[in-house]
Amino acid sequence: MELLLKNIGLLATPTGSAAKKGIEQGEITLIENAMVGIKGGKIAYAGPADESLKADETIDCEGRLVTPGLVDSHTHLVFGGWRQKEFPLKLAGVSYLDILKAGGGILSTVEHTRAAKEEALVEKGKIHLKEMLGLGVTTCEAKSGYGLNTEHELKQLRVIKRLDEIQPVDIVPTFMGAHAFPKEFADDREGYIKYLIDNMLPAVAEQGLAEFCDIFCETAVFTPEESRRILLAAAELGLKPKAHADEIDPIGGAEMAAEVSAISAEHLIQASDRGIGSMAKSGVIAVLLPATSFYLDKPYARARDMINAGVAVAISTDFNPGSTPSLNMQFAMNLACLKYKLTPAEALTAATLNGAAAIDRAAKCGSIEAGKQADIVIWEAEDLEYIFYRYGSNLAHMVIKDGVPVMQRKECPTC
Ligand code: IZC
Ligand code: ZN
Repeated sequence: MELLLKNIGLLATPTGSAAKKGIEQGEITLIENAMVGIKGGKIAYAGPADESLKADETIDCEGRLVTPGLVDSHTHLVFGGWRQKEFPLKLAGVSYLDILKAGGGILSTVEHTRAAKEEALVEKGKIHLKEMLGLGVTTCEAKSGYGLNTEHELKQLRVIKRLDEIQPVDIVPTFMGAHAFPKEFADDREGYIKYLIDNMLPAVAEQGLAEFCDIFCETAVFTPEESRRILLAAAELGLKPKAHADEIDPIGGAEMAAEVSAISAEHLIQASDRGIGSMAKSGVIAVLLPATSFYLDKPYARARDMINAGVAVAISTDFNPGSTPSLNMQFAMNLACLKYKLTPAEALTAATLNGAAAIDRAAKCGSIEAGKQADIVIWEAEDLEYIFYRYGSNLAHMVIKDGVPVMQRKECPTC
């Protein structure tokens, strides 16, 4: 073995290679006084302390909590500029969709992203990923959707690919040309949808730059019918469907996601009973984004009803410059317990294995089990409850990615 983590006070991990639903979401493995052995970047042993295990290097965890690396399964990671100029409008009560309708919001980020040089977007993304990694995130998803034409959507996706290559966090790419109607097509919705299907999608698929296709199915953005059409066209080209669904208004987004067999539907603040039922039937994972509810001052999604209905729940940040200018997965995890009333065990599964399943990576990461990537967080904590109960501080003590310690708290006297 190359590396052995010993003296683990508590190893807490979901198990398996598929999303956990219903009561299984809360059934995690807890091992006191554990060890984790790593070989070739993968986990070779995870279980009770075994003094016969030998390794080239050892890390003494000094009784700390160890969990899988966090999986942030929904981010708008690559964007130009920020939107702080709209903050006073938001504080004065102007809604997210009204800011968008007036040409701001997503459209303001589109202007900044189109104007940005590819290399500048890479540099900015790198800074964000470093912060995410330090907070315990070892895999994330990243969406395009701030180009809204072929040239700039491809640019954004190339930036995502490059970022995946040059730093430790694994990034899963999603094409989201259907994020808004660009100003060139403000009066021609059908024209943009045709352009997206006939021009953008084939270019993205041909260049192999995205694994998923996402859409903003929402009032004044894409209707469920338009969403279905675009996602089915994407699926024909090999891009797996995802959907921002029922975030602000209950327009049947969850039902649409189930109909097109989307791997996941996101937000779901206003999802109806029928929508939740059809997601359960089709096995659509609910990616819930509590920090967005917090920032938009909206209700929280009905996570408990979803779990009771047999829908697997994942949680994620939704990091973006408008509705969630925060990349802090630990804060999303706090909110998942405080606002959704998930148990710490359910929330851990939501932030690891179920997040991995929502981006089709559950066979590779999301749990600490032999054969999976050695993506691990050693926490400044003795038990699982602690990391959900504390908030506002970074509680990651050390982050290990593919078997390599990549982040360590500098101020920690024992490091
Ligand atoms: O830039 O506002 N909800 N898309 C849908 C977003 C939030 C990102 C943004
Ligand atoms: Zn989003």
